[in-house]
Amino acid sequence: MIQAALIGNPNVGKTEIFNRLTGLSSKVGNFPGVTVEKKAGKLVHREKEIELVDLPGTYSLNANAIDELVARDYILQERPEIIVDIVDAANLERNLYLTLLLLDMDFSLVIALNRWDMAEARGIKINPEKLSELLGCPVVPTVAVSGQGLDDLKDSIAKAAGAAERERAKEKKGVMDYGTDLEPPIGKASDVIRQNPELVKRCPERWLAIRMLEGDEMIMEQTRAILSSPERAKILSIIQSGEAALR
Ligand SMILES: Nc1nc2c(ncn2[C@@H]2O[C@H](COP(=O)(O)OP(=O)(O)O)[C@@H](O)[C@H]2O)c(=O)[nH]1
Ligand SMILES: [Mg+2]
Repeated sequence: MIQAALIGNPNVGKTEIFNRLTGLSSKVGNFPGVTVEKKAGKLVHREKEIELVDLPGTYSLNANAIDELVARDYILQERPEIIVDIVDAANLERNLYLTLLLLDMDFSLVIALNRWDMAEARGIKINPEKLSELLGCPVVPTVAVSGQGLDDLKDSIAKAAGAAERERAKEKKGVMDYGTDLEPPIGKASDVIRQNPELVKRCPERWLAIRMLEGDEMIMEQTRAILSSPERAKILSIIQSGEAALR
């Protein structure tokens, strides 16, 4: 499932939008290690299934407060494919600070100009098309409390999800599938290799795992000094189980 996170300054309408996008599907938990509430739910739209997380309100991606730290850690560590940035249209300038920080990271960004009604009431004129052109991502005016614009927002998120799916498929392509006997040991050996930063620096983990399972003596020799003995023992036992699977 494609992962998306809702981010934005405090009080911009994130939770209101989250509830309307996920309906009754949401679950409440905590972010790991802290008592900051984590709400996750599912958005299904135009045959796309998207896992949506409501992040705590944040003005920046500095770690000034626990909420900011949680939001930042989440997007850096979980790397959701899509970030839905909820911007207060009635406070555009202040809100765009976070947006600009997000633009510097390579997420697929979708912007909701929420509280559009408040902006209109205050005579604030924003051209969403122009803003979208300038920022290079979809910009959708919304009024979370009335539901106005939320279908357009869902369309934009579903479209971004489609692009993310194609991206995932592209990454997978070119990887040879060795079948049900060999893929599990390849996966396990890759896991061991991935834990060793020195090895990861030197070569792609899957490639290395396959060489080792093939019994490439030179590779075993060259990695002797880099692998710890428990790591080496683990890999040898995985190789043996791979051989058993082949017999
Ligand atoms: N007028 C107006 N009020 C809104 C809109 N979206 C949210 N609100 C209100 O703004 C307040 C903050 O909303 P909330 O979803 O809790 O914001 P959060 O802190 O970003 O999660 C609530 O009282 C909402 O009812 C909107 O588009 N227009
Ligand atoms: Mg909230």
